[in-house]
Amino acid sequence: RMEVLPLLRLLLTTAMLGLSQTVNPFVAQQSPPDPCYDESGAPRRCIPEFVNAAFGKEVQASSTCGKPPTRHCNASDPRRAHPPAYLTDLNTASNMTCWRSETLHHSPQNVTLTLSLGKKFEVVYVSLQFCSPRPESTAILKSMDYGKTWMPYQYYSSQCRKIYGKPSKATVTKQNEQEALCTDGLTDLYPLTGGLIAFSTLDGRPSAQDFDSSPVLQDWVTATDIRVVFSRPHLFRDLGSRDAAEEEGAAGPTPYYYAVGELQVGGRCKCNGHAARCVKDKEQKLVCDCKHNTEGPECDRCKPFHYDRPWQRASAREANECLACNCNLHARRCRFNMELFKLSGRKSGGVCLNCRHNTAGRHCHYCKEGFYRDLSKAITDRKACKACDCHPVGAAGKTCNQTTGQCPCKDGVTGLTCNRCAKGYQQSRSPVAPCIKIPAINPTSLVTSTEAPADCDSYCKPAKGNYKINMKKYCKKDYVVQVNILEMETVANWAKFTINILSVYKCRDERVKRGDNFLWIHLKDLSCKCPKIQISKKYLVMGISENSTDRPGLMADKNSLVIQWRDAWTRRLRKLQRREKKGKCVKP
Ligand SMILES: [Ca+2]
Repeated sequence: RMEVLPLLRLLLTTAMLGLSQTVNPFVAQQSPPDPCYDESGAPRRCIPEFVNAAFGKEVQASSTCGKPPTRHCNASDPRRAHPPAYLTDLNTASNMTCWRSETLHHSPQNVTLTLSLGKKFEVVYVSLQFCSPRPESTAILKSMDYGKTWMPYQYYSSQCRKIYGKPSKATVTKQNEQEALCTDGLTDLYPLTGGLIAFSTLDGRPSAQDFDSSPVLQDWVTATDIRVVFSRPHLFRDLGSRDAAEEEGAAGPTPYYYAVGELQVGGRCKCNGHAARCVKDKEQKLVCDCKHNTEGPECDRCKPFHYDRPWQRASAREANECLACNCNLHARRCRFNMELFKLSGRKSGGVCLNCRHNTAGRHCHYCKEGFYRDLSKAITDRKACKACDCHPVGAAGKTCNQTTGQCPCKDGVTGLTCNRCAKGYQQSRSPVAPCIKIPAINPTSLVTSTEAPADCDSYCKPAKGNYKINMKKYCKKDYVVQVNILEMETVANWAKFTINILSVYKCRDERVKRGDNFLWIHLKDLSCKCPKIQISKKYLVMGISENSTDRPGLMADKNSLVIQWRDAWTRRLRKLQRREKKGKCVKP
């Protein structure tokens, strides 16, 4: 039991040294390196120094002697007063100043000492040094909410079960680390003066070795107020005959009092690893000097705009500093979104609010509707987003592509702002269709102008002049039709002509019937003018069938016969048709 004393002396010394340092005004002026950051400026855990949190603080005592004055105590005479202030004053070894209760005549009669620490502390020990004999039963309580609610911290009694309903020998397991224990140690009557009660909050609690990762114990050591309740005194007349005293109970009034020379609460200002010291704020309230983008009396939340990940206590390994939202300098506020945080692999959950400078998005990282990205400027630039400049007539809307700035153009209109007609279109007076198709285009010249192969001469011989239509040619082909060319469009490398089949003179394929159909010619063939075709003209087309699902209709190539129609051919073609039906095409 006495081994505790040297330890406490050491702690006391530490506490005093620490305390004198915060009082010294010159230390602060020197601005020493910030312990919350390492040499490279990276955040690291920092904790306020270990202090006697009770030192100099006011203690409320439920009973104090000297009012009215007695032989030993006079509240109005400083030399003979024993006020509660003596519990937390600076003691010297030669002169121990003691608080003293009134002289009490009944037992049990609770006497309480209540100490408000002014903020949350992480308490390592609570100790009392007595000027009277130690009480027979004492309870230490703590509050975490500035005295609204209290919970037991530790009991001392020679009769734990009877006085506090607790076993006197109990061990703490991982399951009940927040449970107050009762011990019959430190309850002895002797020494009659100078006796000690010292409660170490973490002593014997399994997770104490791993305090960093034990929220239960972090909670257990946290206190804003400490209360000591002296429940029962030793009765001098019972010395050596305790059992008899129990039987008699409180029948015999034996005057007694409690006197304590020092109440200590050893611990650290609770700042969750985000402050190296506690300071007084404007209202003289003790608060943490928060770093790592945290704030609050215990650095228990993230500063505004630092909500990219949830607040966390710092550990020895990780500073867990609060991170600023990434808003590309376009927002001043943001909020945290847990879903996004989880989706990002627990990296980033900040969502910017009220993106300015015409930006939008979670990080204000793209341009809002009606604006597009000026790629010559960084996204963080105030002018990164330019207003869409869509032509009032040519564009189908005012909203351009947010990345490219391309406005939605009406049919036949082109350009970033839809300010000109597309190729093959010409300006009209209609605001509904400002550009209309140029009629009667010569597809051959169109194709030639866009694609001009140099090797046409070796590729094919353009059809020139008249063609003789004989039986031999007629028999070789799969189909022979008279068509009217209506219009043309290009599909990939093909010219797709819409045609009207006027007459069918031969067909091996049932698809070839009179009426609208398509005629496909490869652009390469067309550009070499084999065959040569013009819109709105009639042709005789003799070709080979090719089944293609991509290109339904007829197909003609450089080997097909495509000849401008002459009415004189009708009779001859009918003749060939009749001969074919008689089997003249089949060679024996
Ligand atoms: Ca004292």
